[in-house]
Amino acid sequence: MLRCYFRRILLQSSSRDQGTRKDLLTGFPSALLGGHRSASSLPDVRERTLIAVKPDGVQRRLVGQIIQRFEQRGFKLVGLKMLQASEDLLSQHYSELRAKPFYPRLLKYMSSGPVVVMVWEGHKVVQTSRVMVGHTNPAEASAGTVRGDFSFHVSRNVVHASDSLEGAQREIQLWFKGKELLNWDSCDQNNTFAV
Ligand code: DAT
Ligand code: MG
Repeated sequence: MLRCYFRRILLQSSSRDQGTRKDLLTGFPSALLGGHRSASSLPDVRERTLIAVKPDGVQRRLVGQIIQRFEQRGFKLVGLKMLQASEDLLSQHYSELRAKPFYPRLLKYMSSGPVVVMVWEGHKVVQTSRVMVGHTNPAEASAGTVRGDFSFHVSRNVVHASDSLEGAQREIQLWFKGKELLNWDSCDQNNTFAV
């Protein structure tokens, strides 16, 4: 009931100007407005992270298995697309690694073929997905992780996962437009968490 009420407000406000929308939402606890506030103020279960299947993962037909792992863990897919990333986009994505010796090779490789980029949502999804993805160097990644199960060399480690809440917010904004992310209620949510 409460959820329907908020959705009605958000739908009504989407056709109005930003100022009016802000007025409508003023006074409501930000915890009830997940998906419409910055990541830092999202309620716990609306935490989001960016996961990308890299060109090696796409070439090796691993997209389905990687999506399945996140689905079966109970996380919710709220954004998904396939694209061939430009070096410009990748240089922003990997800006912290600019000084590393492998950086030029990394950019060349990451732009060499299609990637599948996703946004997943759920309780502690940033931390949990890093565990699911495994150590950066597959030689040190545990069996049962994506990198530990599907790769053996750091230059071809199959998948990307944001490493912090701030990083996730930055990367999601870099790869996705707001309207490409969907807020939807999953019918199993009473069975994946309780508040
Ligand atoms: P992660 O992808 O686990 O967040 P990172 O952000 O340190 O790791 O590095 C980004 C990617 O750069 C990584 O997934 C693979 C590549 N990379 C990292 N270290 C490397 C190295 N020593 N040689 C080649 N590629 C490397
Ligand atoms: Mg990283």
